[in-house]
Amino acid sequence: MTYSIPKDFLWGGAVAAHQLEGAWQTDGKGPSIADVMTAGANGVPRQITDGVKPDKFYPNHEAIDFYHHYKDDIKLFAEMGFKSFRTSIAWARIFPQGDEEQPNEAGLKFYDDLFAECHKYGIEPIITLAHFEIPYNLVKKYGGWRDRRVIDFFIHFATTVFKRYKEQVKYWMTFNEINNQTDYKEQFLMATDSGLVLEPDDPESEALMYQAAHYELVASALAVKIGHEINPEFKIGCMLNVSPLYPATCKPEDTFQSLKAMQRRYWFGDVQALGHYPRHMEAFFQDNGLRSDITAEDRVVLKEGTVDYIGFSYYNSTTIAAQENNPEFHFVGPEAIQENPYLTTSDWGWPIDPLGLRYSLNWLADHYHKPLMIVENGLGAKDEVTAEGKIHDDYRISYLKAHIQAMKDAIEKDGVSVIGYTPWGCIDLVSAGTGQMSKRYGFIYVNRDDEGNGSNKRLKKDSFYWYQKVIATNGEDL
Ligand code: P53
Repeated sequence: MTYSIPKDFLWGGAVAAHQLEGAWQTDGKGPSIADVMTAGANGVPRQITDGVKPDKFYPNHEAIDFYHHYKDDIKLFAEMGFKSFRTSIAWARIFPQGDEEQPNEAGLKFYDDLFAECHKYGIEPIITLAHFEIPYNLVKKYGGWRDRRVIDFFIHFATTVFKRYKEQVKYWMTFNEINNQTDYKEQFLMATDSGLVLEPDDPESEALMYQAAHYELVASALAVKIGHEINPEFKIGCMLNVSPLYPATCKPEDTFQSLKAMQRRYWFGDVQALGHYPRHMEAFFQDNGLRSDITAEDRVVLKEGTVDYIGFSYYNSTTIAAQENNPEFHFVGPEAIQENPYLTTSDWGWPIDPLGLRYSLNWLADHYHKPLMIVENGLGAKDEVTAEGKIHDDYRISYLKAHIQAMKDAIEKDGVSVIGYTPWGCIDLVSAGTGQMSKRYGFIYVNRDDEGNGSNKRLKKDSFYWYQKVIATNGEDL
């Protein structure tokens, strides 16, 4: 056992189909929930419209047109030395309506070609099955994941792609940031995670969230089981959004609130990694009359389908305080969030906390005793292109440098097992939260603005050369 970054470490980058592919109706693709989301702005939420409206702008429809640029883009990833590339399969390319029997061959073919292109350069694809892109028909016809039948549709999709890409893809994840919906009053998070389109004050939203999440967890566990039958070499992970919740002060109530909030936000990981609901959740359901449809068969499936590794995103920590009107320390939303005076923030108000990544790695290792993969991390920032076509993104380099150092500390000093690091939006793409292009994460700049204008030309930022060096030295030279 060595306490250093492994030789075969999966350095790479991460994206999601709906945020970069574009070509939303090409080769038979059906619309997904992402295709009915308008562009928001910093602090302005995206709207979810009832179908596609002709007078609205939907940034994901064209995105950065990766669908037609993927060969050149993967060549650039290879030039940076990527060992891995995390993307998702757009469910609605394979099953345009979500509930049909026969898959769309043209959609399957696109991913054959994409994965072949990765392997040409020795890049290992890491594939998310559901990344905020449930077919829109499943939202309209079944109400999204509130309906148990969606498990079958998802499993049909998962089985189809597991079989098709059995030889091309080894690393999979089931549901992206499955725990975002903890914030059940946030329309966007409910829609993206579960295809639940609700009014913010819907009195049923909490119950619906627990029901939808349960069906997703069952679907996730079934997918793990089936995937391992199709290819025992598959490594199938979960994917959690990890933002450790710090207490605002050492007041016992704040500290206890932060602990309860951690339980409420991360129990999804317990189910996926350990195979059962933690007792605190069972007690919470009972205490609050939340009676989901959870069968004895479901519980067996959950036990049999535990994940091989823990994939997670880390952008920031969150600091919260106890609320006087909440004596039982139930889940608290944005109202409980406090400014952390020890941290600076990004232009979008996200705290910057590299030590929080080391904290998260330790916490996950302690809870789940499974290998960890950091499948998203990064800084969304505005970039300027100089007259010479350069992008001097030293702010991004310093964010990533500090976070990679924190990961190294966790590996070397804390003995945490980490198998990969795929920073988010390795090429600029459409922001999930805001729909903006100007919230950029990439090593590669894409000429496109928030209104959808631009040449789509790609440019290498300073961080491109920096990350190339990081990978070449296996993280030695930051
Ligand atoms: P954007 C909310 C909170 C944390 C991460 O986010 C989130 C979200 C949803 O916006 O999403 C993840 O683009 C997600 C990616 C997303 C990325 O973080 O809002 O897995 O799809 O783009 C960054 O800046």
